[in-house]
Amino acid sequence: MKYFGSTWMSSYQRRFSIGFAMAFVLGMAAIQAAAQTPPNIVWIFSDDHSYQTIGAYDGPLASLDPSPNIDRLAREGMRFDHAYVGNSICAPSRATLLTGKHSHRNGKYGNQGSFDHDQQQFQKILQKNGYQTAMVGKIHLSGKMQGFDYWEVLPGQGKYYSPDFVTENGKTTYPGRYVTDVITERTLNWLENEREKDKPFMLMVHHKAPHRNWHPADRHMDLYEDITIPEPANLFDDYATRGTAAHKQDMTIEKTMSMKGDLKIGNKTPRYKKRNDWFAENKPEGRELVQWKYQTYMKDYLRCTWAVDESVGKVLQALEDQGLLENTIVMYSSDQGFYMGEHGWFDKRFMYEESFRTPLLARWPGKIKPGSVNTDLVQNIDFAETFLDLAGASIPDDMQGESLVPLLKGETPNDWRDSLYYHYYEYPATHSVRRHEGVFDKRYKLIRFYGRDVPEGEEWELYDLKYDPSEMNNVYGNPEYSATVEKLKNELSQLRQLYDVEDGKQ
Ligand code: SGN
Ligand code: CA
Repeated sequence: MKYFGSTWMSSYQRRFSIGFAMAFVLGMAAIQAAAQTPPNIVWIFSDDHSYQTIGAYDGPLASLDPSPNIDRLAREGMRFDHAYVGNSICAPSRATLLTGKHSHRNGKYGNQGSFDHDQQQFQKILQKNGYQTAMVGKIHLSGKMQGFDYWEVLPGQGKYYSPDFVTENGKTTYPGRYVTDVITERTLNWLENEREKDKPFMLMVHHKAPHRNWHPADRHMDLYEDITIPEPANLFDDYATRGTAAHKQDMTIEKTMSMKGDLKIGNKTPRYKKRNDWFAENKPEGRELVQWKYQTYMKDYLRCTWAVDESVGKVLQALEDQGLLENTIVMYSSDQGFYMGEHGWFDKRFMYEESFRTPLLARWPGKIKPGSVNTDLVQNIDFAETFLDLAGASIPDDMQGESLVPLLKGETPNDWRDSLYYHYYEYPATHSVRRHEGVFDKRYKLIRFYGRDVPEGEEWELYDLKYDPSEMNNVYGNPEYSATVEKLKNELSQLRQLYDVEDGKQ
């Protein structure tokens, strides 16, 4: 039987059939084109958001249900359980995000000092590959951004209330507004009004929250009010087995966290009245005061992350409303982890797990299996290459990471890395964390503290995370681990070669 042009068809039937066939062919072509169109990338990045306070990570705080929208990314996408940074501090982490290089290769070692914007950055390459690029929020790299068609960023750390934003054309202030809300609003405005609808895009949404000193939006002040947040078992760590760095840091809840700036005692705004009244009446002391500080810190922090979570929900909703949810990969991460009272601390910087590790979640319909969990060692040097790979752009040889795209598709290469390099430089500086570098292979972590204010210029620590996941027991010097120490020292020197770490630099 002939289908087209046969004598038995009426001309109407013929036209209908041809029309149907054409529609079918065009429809298929549209589906194929959609499949081939490089995905949009929405990168949501917060400041100091710990994996411990993301419900999807299922830690001791998950029962508080602190992040329902962020959790959706894990439920419908992939959760990375071994995502780490190379230098656990803000500006260097962001420099690594943009360059795909460790600090010693992109020149940004600490928060102080300038960032060379003229250097290669992934977003410049994305632009050359037909992407529209946008960045809204905190970047913490002074000077004009390059490679973004649109950028609107906080100067320096930015402010929680009445924030200023800097653009190519100068400064705008948002009086009376809450920073997380403004970042969300500007993001949605870009999606709706500034986006070139015929181009794939890279949209970076960078929150200031939950950075110190944890100022929530007024509407969230009563959240968690009547709840007791579970304490970490090592809130009263005495650092018994550790070296100088852990003993001499300045980041404890007990001594460093300030009553006024951090805990808002004496703050006269109505927002903190209930807290101040309670404190004046009860005056906790000693161990009870530390516990009160912990509770208060955690509640303010979680109130800040709640607004970030709301923002993630709004961005997902806007993508859906604009028909973009299918061909967009949405990723969520933070510039590093953060101590939620573990070891008695807040802040970051150390290579111990809570600050070395960072959350990483990704939702990419049709490509990532919903609810999947990846346990490979990944690091923030990988992000730039991942973005380029997603866009189908070629990856420059001097970037130091690996694309995560195969991992997202559940196809980890057999030769995927089995150890990570870490190096923290910012000393002397606030919180007094000595310089250190180290290697981690998923089970063991070897750390070398060195330089100024480290006795004899060098101190080593070793942790066996299989038996000591909270890193309470430094086993460096224990003869049972001497072969491990030797192996890891060798691994460390190989990583130094691989990443071209210059001796004596900085
Ligand atoms: C400020 C904070 C520190 C924090 C650094 C770096 N003090 O100095 O606690 O470690 O920023 O943070 S504050 O009282 O001014 O908040 S980072 O995220 O930018 O690296
Ligand atoms: Ca930070």
